[in-house]
Amino acid sequence: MGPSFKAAPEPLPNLSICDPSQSLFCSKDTNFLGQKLRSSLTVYVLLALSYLLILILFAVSLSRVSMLSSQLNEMRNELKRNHSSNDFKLFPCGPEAREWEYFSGKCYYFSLRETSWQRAKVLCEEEHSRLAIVNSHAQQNFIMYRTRNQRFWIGLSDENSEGEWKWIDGSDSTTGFTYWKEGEPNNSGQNEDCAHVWTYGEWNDVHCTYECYYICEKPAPPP
Ligand code: MAN
Ligand code: CA
Repeated sequence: MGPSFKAAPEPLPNLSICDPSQSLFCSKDTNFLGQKLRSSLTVYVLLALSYLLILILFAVSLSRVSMLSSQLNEMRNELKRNHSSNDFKLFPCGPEAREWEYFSGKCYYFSLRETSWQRAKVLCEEEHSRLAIVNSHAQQNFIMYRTRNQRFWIGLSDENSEGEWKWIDGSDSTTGFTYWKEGEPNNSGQNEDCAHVWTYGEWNDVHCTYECYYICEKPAPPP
């Protein structure tokens, strides 16, 4: 028997997918780096996915919020509409003009200050109204009840032509409704050209510089 020849042990197969004989950059270290990179990539992908999910959720909630807020706005407007129509039922002359009182399609203001007829005329005009014209029993009753025997100017005078009583809109009073106190108009002292309501709401002529309360009227605003 010759010297026994022991076959050299087979080299262990290279288990690494990285073959150092094939690549300069292949080593145990780079293999580790590759694995690390792959796991980091997974983390990045997962992160990107979560960002995307967050973005989608954000967009969805944003659209829900804007939908809800527009519904809320609609409800608020509806409430406002209901309120304002209720306000108009309670205050037909307008909720912002509660000192004006409604009667039969018109709004009346009974002043709290006394002044001359001319000044009263201007003050009514400044409020887009005019001194009251009384041409029906119903209107006279309303005014009479409200003035409670106090003197209030109405829009009636004969300052242009003595004895020709005209309403402030130019209409003739002598042919229409009148409510003069008995014995009036008497042009006492030859100087009484302006009319006011007095006790029981009856009319009297006095001098126009006399100072008393006044009544303005204007059409009621559309509901
Ligand atoms: C006062 C004035 C007059 C009125 C008489 C009535 O003098 O108010 O306008 O006619 O009273 O007695
Ligand atoms: Ca008089």
